[in-house]
Amino acid sequence: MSFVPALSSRRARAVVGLTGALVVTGALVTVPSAVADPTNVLSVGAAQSRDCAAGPARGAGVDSYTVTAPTSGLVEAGIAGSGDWDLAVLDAAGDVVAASAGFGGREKATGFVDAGTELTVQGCLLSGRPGEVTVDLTFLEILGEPETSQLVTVETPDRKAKERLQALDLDLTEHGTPTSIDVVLHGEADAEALEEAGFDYDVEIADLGAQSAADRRADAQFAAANETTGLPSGRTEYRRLADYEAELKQLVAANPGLVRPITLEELTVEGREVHGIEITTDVDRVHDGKPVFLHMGLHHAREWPSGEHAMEWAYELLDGYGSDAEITDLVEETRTIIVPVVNPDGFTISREATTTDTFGTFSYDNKRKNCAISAVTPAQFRTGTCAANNAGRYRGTDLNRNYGGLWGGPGASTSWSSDTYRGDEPFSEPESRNIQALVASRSVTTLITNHTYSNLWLRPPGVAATGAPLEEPLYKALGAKATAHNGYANIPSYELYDTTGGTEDWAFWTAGSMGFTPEIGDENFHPAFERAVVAEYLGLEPAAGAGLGGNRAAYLEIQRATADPAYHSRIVGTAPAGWSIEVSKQFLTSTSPVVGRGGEVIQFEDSLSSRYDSTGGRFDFAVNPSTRPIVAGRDGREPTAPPQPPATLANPAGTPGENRALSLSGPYETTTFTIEEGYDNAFADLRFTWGSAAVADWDFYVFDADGDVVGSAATGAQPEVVTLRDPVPGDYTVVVFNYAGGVNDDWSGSVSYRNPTPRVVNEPEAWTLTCTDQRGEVKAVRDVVVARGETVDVANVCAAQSRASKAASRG
Ligand code: 0X9
Ligand code: ZN
Repeated sequence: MSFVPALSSRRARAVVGLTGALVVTGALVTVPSAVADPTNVLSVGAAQSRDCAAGPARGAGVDSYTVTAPTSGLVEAGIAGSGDWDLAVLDAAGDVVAASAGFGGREKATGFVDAGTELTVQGCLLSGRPGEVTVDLTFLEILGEPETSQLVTVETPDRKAKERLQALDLDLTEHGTPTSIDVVLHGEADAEALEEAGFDYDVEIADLGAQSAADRRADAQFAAANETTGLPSGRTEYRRLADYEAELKQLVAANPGLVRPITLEELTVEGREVHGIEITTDVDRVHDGKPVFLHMGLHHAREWPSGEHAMEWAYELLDGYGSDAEITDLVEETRTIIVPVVNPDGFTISREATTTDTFGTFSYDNKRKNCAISAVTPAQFRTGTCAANNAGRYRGTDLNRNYGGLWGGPGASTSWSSDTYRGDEPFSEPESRNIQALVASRSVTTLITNHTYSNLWLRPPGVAATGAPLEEPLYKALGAKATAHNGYANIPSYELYDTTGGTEDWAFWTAGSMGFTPEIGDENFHPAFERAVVAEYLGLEPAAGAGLGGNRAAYLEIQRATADPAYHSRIVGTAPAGWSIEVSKQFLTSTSPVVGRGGEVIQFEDSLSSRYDSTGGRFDFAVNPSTRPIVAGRDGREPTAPPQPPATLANPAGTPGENRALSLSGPYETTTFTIEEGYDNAFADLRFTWGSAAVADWDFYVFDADGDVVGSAATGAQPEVVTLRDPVPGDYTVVVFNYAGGVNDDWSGSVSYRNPTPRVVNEPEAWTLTCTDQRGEVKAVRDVVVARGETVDVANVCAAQSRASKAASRG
């Protein structure tokens, strides 16, 4: 009761706040380029390989024209040519204002400029047939009122308070303690929402814009002072989108047979391609049966170090191949797919915004989401581009809330402008569908999805209610191997607070990929490069992994696990050359009970498949377990003793006065209970009721003998219930606050105990194994049940099954 009004008023405020900002500042001004203008056409007579964003270029394969920026704000240049075209918008000094360097001819360069800037639009044809492309050039004026964003630590003494904070739809970070969460406040309205809801907070960074500017100055100094770094690439500063693209291209060109380009299935919301590379020996033999490690960055636009880490891992493998014995073996035995920028639309806005930090209200530096316009977005926020629209950075879906498995539950917002907006439907976004399609088709046995920040190494489940997977001990142990090198906390994601729709939840529970979400660093989303990338990656001061090997050593553990048959399943046998073995399954994946839709569980069609192309003779095909972890069962244990008998909690005489600050310095009363040795109390349930729910609102906080809050109930509804999991024997104190109530509505309470939940092991599921010949004709079909760590020998499966099916057709 006490907190529900805050939720609804905040929701309204989010939208009103956005409208308000623009009533004051006016609308976006579009200055469309004249498409008919002949200067918009770039024409080259020959192709030549080059880095188009390196600066003004001349000669073969290059054409350019100049234009003056008519407004301050966004500049966006796009082409759709055939062959490999790259694009750069340069200022008079030759510096890149916007650039794009994808594998093909579809490019979109986004940047920010000041009015009057002389710009050169430069196109380069790297390969393919000479010819023309038309540049679609757009300028959009952004009129925003600067507002100050700050990073604060909010006091959340317990899980309930964390949930209450989540309900405010503020920009929560993953940085927290058992009693606090760090939150980004984007302007005054956010601060007011926090204060209105009665939260106490300390300011960590008073002006994030100023902090970011200082970090970028430090970055510039670092880059100027250092020609190279100890990073595998030697990189000295954060990459921009075109840097990632150009480097991927260079790695392909420089490593024939070892690196191949991949472009994910779907274009982003803004029409960009999403690129990656695959690394292994004989790389073009895609269906070679090797276990696959998928390493990703930048689901979240502002988390720049996450893409850097993924990219450095590519260099690490390529540097080590042929020079380091272990890496040489691992490159040979595994296939690594690196997708450094899952969300290029969002990333390029965040990354480019820092160069002109004048759009405070829009705070593009801190953009998190993709560029989707939700079906529920009001009309006034639907126009313009992602980098210049009335909702600014609030446009978009949180890609790490959009994965379909368990989608739509707690910790994901239903409000389109929220930073954790879940999207209109499970997998409604092309960027999350891209990763779904990749994982579902490529035997991704291990997975890293990098994020920032908080020095965490997270594994499923993201939401406590899911329960621990059967494989929890193996999963936890693999996490521990990694965190021995980076000093991060090795915990399930839900431990700080619940979230649903995350990448590794779908990838693990559905596809069986053992994935982790590293939350890199401990400072901010993209602090100085030297600390957030160089120190974290290499394990140097001031990183938590200083001297322990750092993230490079942590990733090496995952690469080793990829090669290790203990972490995947194997199907072995023989098959004729040119024939293919495929494992597949179709099923329905369930969301969470969907918040805001009456708790309805949506089921959607989902499928997994993976292929092995035989070169003749024996094969060894690495796949994921045939049983999806979501159906396999749950971890648990048998009770070792009965639970303790229940007891009544004594209510002291009298009634404490109202205390809305829920503060120990205000009025409260206490009651105590003791958990005794000799019982197996996996759960202690405290239950409180009172006379008239319409009048009273009692809140309860449970402290252990050390004075730490271990549980609470403060929803305002009856009964209030606190459940302690595996509570240690000892004395406990319940602090009771009278949030709103009176003498006639005094509370009564009890504590009861439960044994642990035993391990649940369900019936296994099978893969459907299909053998096809060179012409694609199906020669055999059979079921294969295989667990993680197990090898199943299907012998000469194609021949044996064809006999079996002949026999079946005769019978
Ligand atoms: O919120 C997220 O998507 C991730 N954190 S971040 O700060 N990089 O945005 C973490 C997701 C999983 N975390 C929890 N279930 N708490
Ligand atoms: Zn993130």
